This record gives sequence, C-alpha cells and structure tokens, in this order.
Amino acid sequence: DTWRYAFEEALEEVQGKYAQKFKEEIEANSDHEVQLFPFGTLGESADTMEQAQAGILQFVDQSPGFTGALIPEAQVFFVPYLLPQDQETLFEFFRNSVAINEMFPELYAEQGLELLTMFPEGEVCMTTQEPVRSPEDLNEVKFRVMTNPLLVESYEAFGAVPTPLPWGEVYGALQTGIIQGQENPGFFLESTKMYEVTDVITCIGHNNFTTAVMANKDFYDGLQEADQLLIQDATAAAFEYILEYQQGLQEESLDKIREAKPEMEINILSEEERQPFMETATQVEEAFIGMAGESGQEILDQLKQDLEDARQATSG
Ligand code: 6CS
Repeated sequence: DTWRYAFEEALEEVQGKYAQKFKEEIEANSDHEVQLFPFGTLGESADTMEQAQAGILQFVDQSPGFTGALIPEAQVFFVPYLLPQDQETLFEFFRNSVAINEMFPELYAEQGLELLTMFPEGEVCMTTQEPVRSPEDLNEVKFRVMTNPLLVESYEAFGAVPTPLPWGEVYGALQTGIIQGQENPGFFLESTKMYEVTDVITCIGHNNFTTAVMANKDFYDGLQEADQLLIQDATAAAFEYILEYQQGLQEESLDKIREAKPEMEINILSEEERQPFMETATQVEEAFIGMAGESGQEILDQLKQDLEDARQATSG
C-alpha cells in the first residue's frame, strides 16, 4: 500500500530532507510505499492539515506557525527568546523535552492527529528593505508572519505592523510592496531567494523555527503494532538525520546569500541592540497565557523546565 505524506517545503529543503529520510527508512524496512507531496502540490499548509485530519493524507508536516487556531498551546514556540541559541542545548531540548514528547501528543490527539515528532529548522532572521537596529526601525513596516495570533502579538511588540499570510503569497507581496519584511530560518531565506526581494537580513536571536510531523490518528491507531513501531523507528532515524544535516547550515546559507548578492546587508545585532526586543518576551508570554489558558501555562512551565534540564545536561 501507499502512504501519502505532505510537507510545507521543497524536496531539497529541511522538511523535504526529513521526509525523504523517513520514506527511505519505511521502504527499506517494510513493503509500504511513501508518496511525498512537497509544498505547492496540494495547496497551502492549511489545506494539507485539513487533508491529514480527513485521512486523505496519512502524514503531514505542519509548523506550529499555522496550528494556532487548532492547537493554541503550540503557539508557545513564538514566545521570543524562549529557545536557546546554542545548537547543542537546542538539540538536547528537542530530544528530551517532556512538553514535546508527552504533553503535546495529547493536544494533537484531540484534533485527530498522532504527533510523531517536533524538530528545529534553524535560527529565524528577518529580511527587510531597510536596516533594523531597533524596534523603532520596524515602525510602519508591514511585516509578514505566519497565520498565527501569537506571532502577530510578538511582531506588534517588536514595533512592526504584522501581516499574516500563507507562504505562497510572500514572494509576490514583497515584490509588489504590499509587505516590506518577513522572517525565516537561514536555509529558507537562501533557497526561496528572499534576497531577490529584500535588501537586509537582521538576526536578533529571538527564535528557532520549529516544525511538527504527525499522522492521521485513526490511520495510526488502526495499524498493527509492528507498523506503529516501524513508523516510530523511521521517525527517530529521520529526527537524528535532520539534526545532523543542519550542523553549520545557517552559516553556509548566509554565505551563499552573500555570494548570490554581495550588496545584501547582513546584520547580527549585538547583545545591547537586542535588549529592547528581549524585553518584549514577558508581554508576549502573557498574551500566550491569555490565548492558551491553564493548559498553556502548564506547557510553558514544563517547557521552561525542559530547557533548564537541557542547559544543565550540556553545560561544562
Ligand atoms: O514561512 C513559512 O511560511 C514557511 N517557512 C518555513 C521555514 N517552512 C515552511 C513554512 O511554510
């Protein structure tokens, strides 16, 4: 039989690399076939999520950036400066987080989804037309964010005019000037040629792009135990593969951008310059609790504990 798996990026981008490895593992260890549907083949992220919930797709990769309405708690990944910048700590966190591995699966299950894994895709940087050295520089900048209410809060707190859009509209909206900025991890800025339609990259260390892979729950629950194990093993293998794949990827991607467009301005803000952006974290955290309630608070507390544990484990 054939299992259908959709993701939000191209085949050679991070989600695609993960999906290819998952497919390879499943097919090497069983008679099942996995058919991959990269971004654009089945619509936007909101469309593929509906298809996964309806059981038309067996697997889907959807980022919390688009899961806000469905699972408000998943917006926790948009509290700025929550995730560590240090890659070793970050990976340790994703491997062992109780919030991710035990709490989120229950919330996804309520939406008919079996959460298989979450993984990071790289530090998120802004691309804009003008340099950004402080929140004042974002004043009146129409800044595209994923369709996620907390991300809107966050960019409002950063001083911008947040404009939620699905991914497919971003390049054109920058080109025509409907928006003047957007954010994404380094590899994606390079592969989607954001440097063709913006002139400045600004990294303020506020986030790492998190994504989630899930299965339709009825499909998953209906499988024999051997097939569930097969899926779990393939998930674990692809997870380790994708972390390895990302070693050094951010720097390489920024270098490729410099090569493709030497006049691109790339600014990594100093600790001092980051300060006013960092100060928005409390306010955005409060907004998160407002949106996700008690269960959001529990997730946030656990996540902070998990981050502390990851820091301890990787220190020294
Ligand atoms: O910004 C977005 O909408 C897209 N960014 C990434 C890195 N992956 C998929 C998502 O749709």
